[in-house]
Amino acid sequence: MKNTTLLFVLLLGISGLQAQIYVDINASGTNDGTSWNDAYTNLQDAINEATNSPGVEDDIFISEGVYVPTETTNRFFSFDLPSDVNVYGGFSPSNGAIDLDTHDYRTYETILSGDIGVEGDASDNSNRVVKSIASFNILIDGVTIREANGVGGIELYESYYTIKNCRILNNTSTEFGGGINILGEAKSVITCLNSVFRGNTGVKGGALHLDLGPALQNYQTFEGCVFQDNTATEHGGAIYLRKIDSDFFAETFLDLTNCTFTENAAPIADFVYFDALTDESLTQLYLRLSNTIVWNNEDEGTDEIVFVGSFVNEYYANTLLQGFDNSGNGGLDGNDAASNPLFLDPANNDLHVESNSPVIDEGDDFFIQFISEDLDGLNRIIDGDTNGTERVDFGAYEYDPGLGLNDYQQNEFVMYPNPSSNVLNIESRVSQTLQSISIYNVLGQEVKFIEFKNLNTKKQISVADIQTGMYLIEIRTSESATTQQFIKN
Ligand SMILES: [Ca+2]
Ligand SMILES: [Ca+2]
Ligand SMILES: [Ca+2]
Ligand SMILES: [Ca+2]
Repeated sequence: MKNTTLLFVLLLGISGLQAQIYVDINASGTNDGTSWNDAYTNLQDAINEATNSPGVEDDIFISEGVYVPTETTNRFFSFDLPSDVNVYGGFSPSNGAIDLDTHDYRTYETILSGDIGVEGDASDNSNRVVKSIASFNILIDGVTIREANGVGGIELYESYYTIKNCRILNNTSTEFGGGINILGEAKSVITCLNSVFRGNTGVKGGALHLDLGPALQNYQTFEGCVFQDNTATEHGGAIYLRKIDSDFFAETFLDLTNCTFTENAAPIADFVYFDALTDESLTQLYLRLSNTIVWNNEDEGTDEIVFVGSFVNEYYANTLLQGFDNSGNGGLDGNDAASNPLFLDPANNDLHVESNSPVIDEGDDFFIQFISEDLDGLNRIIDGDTNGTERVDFGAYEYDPGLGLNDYQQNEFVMYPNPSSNVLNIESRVSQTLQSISIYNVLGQEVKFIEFKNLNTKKQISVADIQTGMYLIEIRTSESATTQQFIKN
């Protein structure tokens, strides 16, 4: 009894501390994980520390860089995450991106890579990069997971994950799904927000393989995600979901909201393959699409969805699904060529839509549960057709006439993140060298001027020193000058 009390007091004491563990592949201090200076250089050390502190919620902060599960050639090693851990990427201690307010996964990419052994040779890569077994309350935020070969990028057994701001890229599975695998007919739950699945290859599920078991009710949620160029060699170019028979009343929901699916491919079902193993009236499966675009997958609307079993239920609200007419449910007629969402530049992975896209302001804000930003980190609900009413679009990106994505295309500049509190990246898309920029406030006063000495097509500037608010940024090159709106937050 006394020991139990002591343990409780100890745990209370520990959880009262900031359970923050730092990882920086370039750290040179004492490497005990206590600060950026003394950060672990090896992510496994941080995971071990989190594993050895049960009951304490640990935050693991990982600097930009590439982290592999092992320095050996053992393909069975992975980053095995325990319960109660938050893994954050996108930090850069040398650039001042040191906490959750300043981390920026778009600029400072934290990559968990399965490319062990011979670099660039996938045949000797880690079977999976991240794994959890019977683990709960896990968050991965702002991390890229790539180059697994064998099982797939992430493998979960009876685990509860939230994944946000992540990029799941170029993972391969020779048995299941390329990107994320929920395996073992177990009660796993995944909530995945504002993330990208691209270039993954699997057998059943190019991006996702969900093998779910008995659970009274479970929701597998994907909101604000892009699924592009994923391939399955058998079923489900993007998603494969299998639900085993159940002896009791059970409902499984696959909710896809504000997602964009394109260029996914499989011999059977380019978009999603839904398998309710046998007909069991007490087990119901639900596929619910809202504010979502499914367009230009392999067979262009003729091989999108395959259901096996009778007790599957479909709901399509405010959705563009190629080959299906959803105009009666607030959606678009996916048989009509005029419903083409007009992606800006899909060949270069740019799935923003053009200013005359039919998906602008066609969504229903009601369906958004978790996200307040789109995949760019910009406002999720914007009046895109300038009729005075703010309304969400279909797909993972919100069209903003104020920021003029088409202007970006015409002017050939991109600026991100926007809004930003710390740094702003400016990039020329046509290789014009940047000469200078001026930042003007709403009164037209110049608050900042930077002349670039080293002329380059890509620059990062600090905006930490200007007040919050709306600004105009004039970008000058030797050939042109253009003005963009910018919000400092
Ligand atoms: Ca390799
Ligand atoms: Ca196909
Ligand atoms: Ca809108
Ligand atoms: Ca509107």
